[in-house]
Amino acid sequence: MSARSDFFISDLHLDEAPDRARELFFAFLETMQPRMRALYVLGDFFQYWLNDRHGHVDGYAPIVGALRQLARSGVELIFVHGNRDFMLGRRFAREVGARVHRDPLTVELDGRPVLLTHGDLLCTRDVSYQRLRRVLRFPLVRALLRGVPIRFGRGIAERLRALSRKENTRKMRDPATLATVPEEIEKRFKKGVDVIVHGHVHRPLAEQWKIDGRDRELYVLGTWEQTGSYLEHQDGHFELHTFVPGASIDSRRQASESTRDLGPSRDLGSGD
Ligand SMILES: [Mn+2]
Repeated sequence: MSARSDFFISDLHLDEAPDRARELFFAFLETMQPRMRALYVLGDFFQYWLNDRHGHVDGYAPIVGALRQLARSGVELIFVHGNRDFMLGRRFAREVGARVHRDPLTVELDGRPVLLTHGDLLCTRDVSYQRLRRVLRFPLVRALLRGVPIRFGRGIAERLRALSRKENTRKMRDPATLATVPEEIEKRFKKGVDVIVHGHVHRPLAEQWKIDGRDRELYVLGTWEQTGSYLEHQDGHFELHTFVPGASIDSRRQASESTRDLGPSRDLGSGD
């Protein structure tokens, strides 16, 4: 293997119970680790994360262990908060050997400014969600959540999930609330970033934009259900792929072509 790549993933929604997404993620690490320089996780890696004690429950421990091993092998590990795991904190970062950032994060890759964000901040038509988002991130609320023992926390998480299911039903009736707002994306490009990568809306997309006479790139990461979704970066070049365990490089490329054929639609659909 020659040069190493940066990888971007989001929305794995890994749960305490082993499932297909976890299986996919472990296979992904095994396949990609040899040529991985950095792994950027853009939110909702975990289905829910109440506080950093959560990393010690039996169900999550193997995942945290795999992350720690990845970091120890020399891969740079960077997390950006999603709407489900915004309580990932310093203890998790220390225990894993990762960096954890609040959403959004701007990095420079091969001299190009790249905005990394979960994506919920771009769905500004969903006014009630944006309000809830602000409340959940108040320092006092965060401090309270940090103190909750996991066994009580599960009840809280279940209630939040039920609430979110109800919310999603409401949003099905009004899909605009679940889509990113093009003006929000444009605004961020205009601030000087060349590339935006986000997840949350669960529909992979690679799109060229031209803003202020400059070529920009937008990448939307997909969710991990039957297959995985990732973006790979090397030498200033990005490519969006579908991850299929055991597939040859060629068939993986094939998969990415079909992903890209989703086309230039800006209606980014639903997700969470
Ligand atoms: Mn999300």
